[in-house]
Amino acid sequence: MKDLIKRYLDKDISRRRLVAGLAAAGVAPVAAKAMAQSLSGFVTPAAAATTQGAMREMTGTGGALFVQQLKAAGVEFIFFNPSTGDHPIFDALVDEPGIQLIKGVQEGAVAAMADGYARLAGKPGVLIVANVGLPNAMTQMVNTFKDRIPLLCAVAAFSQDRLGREGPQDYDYQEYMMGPITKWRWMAQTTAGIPEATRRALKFAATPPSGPVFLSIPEDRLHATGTGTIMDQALFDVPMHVRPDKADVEKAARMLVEAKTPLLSVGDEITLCRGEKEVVELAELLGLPVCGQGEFGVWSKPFPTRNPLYIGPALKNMRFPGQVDVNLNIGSRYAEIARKETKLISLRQDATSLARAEPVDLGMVADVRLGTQDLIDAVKSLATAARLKQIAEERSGRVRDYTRQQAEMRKSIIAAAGNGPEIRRERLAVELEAGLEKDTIYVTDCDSGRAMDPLMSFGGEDKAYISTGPNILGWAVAAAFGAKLARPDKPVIAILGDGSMMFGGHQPLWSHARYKAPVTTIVYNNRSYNNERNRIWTYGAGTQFDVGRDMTCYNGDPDVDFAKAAQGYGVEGETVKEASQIKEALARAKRANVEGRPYLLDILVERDGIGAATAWHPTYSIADKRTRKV
Ligand SMILES: Cc1ncc(C[n+]2csc(CCOP(=O)(O)OP(=O)(O)O)c2C)c(N)n1
Ligand SMILES: [Mg+2]
Repeated sequence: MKDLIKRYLDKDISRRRLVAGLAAAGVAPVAAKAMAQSLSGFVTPAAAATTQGAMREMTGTGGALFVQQLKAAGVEFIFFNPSTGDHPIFDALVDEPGIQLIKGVQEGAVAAMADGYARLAGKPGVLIVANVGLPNAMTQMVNTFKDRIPLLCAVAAFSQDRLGREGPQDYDYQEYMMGPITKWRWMAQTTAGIPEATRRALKFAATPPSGPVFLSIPEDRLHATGTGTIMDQALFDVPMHVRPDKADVEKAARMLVEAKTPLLSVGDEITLCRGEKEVVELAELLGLPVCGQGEFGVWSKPFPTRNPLYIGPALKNMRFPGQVDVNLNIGSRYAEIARKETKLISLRQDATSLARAEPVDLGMVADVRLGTQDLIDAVKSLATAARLKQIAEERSGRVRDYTRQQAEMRKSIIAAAGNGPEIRRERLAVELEAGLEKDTIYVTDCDSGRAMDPLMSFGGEDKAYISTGPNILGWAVAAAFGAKLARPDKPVIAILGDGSMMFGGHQPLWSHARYKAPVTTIVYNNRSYNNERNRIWTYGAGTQFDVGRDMTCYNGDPDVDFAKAAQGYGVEGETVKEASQIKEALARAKRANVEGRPYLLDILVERDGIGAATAWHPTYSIADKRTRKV
């Protein structure tokens, strides 16, 4: 079959003979025609140059075969940290100007840079790390896996003849170790087969629901020379432009039109399917209150937070709109919550996750953008425009009243925070709203990175919000680098707590400096795991609370100077100690970015919440324990 396609691309045979040949090889006639159709673009005279690259034999090292297949997949960047064994890949890159290497100095940073890139680029990030460094990458790849971000992680494994002998750096079954956090994992079996294994890996990564994949290539297969076939990755695309069942869509539309107190929940699959505009259109068409995108497990904000229909995060007991009779969930894993007297409709991209934990009355699997479009059409066909307008106005009137009250409340919260010298989250939120450009890509880690969220505006024409669902810290500074790489013409900031900064914020600064990434990193520095302590003391309210002792969360001893640390990595930085300094500091950061330089602001914010005043922490001095002063 491969030969047949090659001959067609080389114009040796006609399209009719290709279809006949495919049918003879057992391909169903409809599929054969579709294949011929998808290949036809490569044999038109205008695409003659592409024909060369669509499918070609190549002889080279395993490393060169790997690189050329990546190139045929449109890979522009490889994020890496090297090992001795993977040098054939980097040897091959010496003469390959089409792919830019991006070095990270710790594998967690490498993975999070590739992840941030993939979230913005909408195509797989590719990373290569040492097999011994793989566990470092795994931490961040849990974010990637849970959030369904396409990624290819490759390592050079031990040579075949050394595998499994418990060599000093060998551990058996790396692929198995990656099992629970990847969609697919594989060891390349031959040198000639490396391109095919790479294509398959990228196909699995990119096919919705997307996710990370793992490919190990034994050193000997990377070094050896083989002849393989490089193919355009587009020939393996599975677009998944899936539309929901028509009858289900009509049923859902009717339920939504007839509902008394409907609610629309939104989630990250809208971002993945680029369906933001359609979801706003549906909400406005039906006057639906919209909730979601603030709670645990969420990494983006697809619905504009300042749209008057947006009522905020989903809460257990929603004061507004009260008892919901029909809940439409578009694209959220966490909004599938069974409630008495609520009919739950869930439109989801990921069939494995739909109705996984909670019962769903009407489930629909689709590309959620296309599914929303179908819902819009179905709603419009159910009632006249005038009738729909009437329904929407009646519903949205109540929602608007509620969100107006919320806006007033936000204003009073800000006003009550006052204009004192200490830096409160409310004040920082105001300064960021005023100081950041409207189209900023706002990259955050929990908890402190999100502290200002409720007071700020995201989505639609406003700032784009990118975070992680599972909140594995140490992601944001690296991910912001990846975001800037994907969108060099957008302002990008990383915003995260002191705790998160120390989990993984320093190493990516090295890459910010080396690759001149004009990104501003903002450390919300309360010198503690402040929200952890608040949670422990509030929900736990156990012995630590009783005796007023914070056994685990105080970070202020030693009190890290993040600005100085940044300078050590070649990134300009400054410490902001008073609220009145924030505006100027943001302006300096912006100027540095405009001039092409990364910048860091270490903002000393107040610790808030219960137990915030205490700096008590368990101390211990090894120096004092010595009997010999060495
Ligand atoms: C890699 C990782 N380790 C541990 C945790 C558990 N954890 C959740 S929040 C938090 C503290 C974060 O501190 P900081 O970034 O300073 O934010 P703050 O709590 O002060 O708002 C920790 C340790 C985590 N989420 N990720
Ligand atoms: Mg903190």
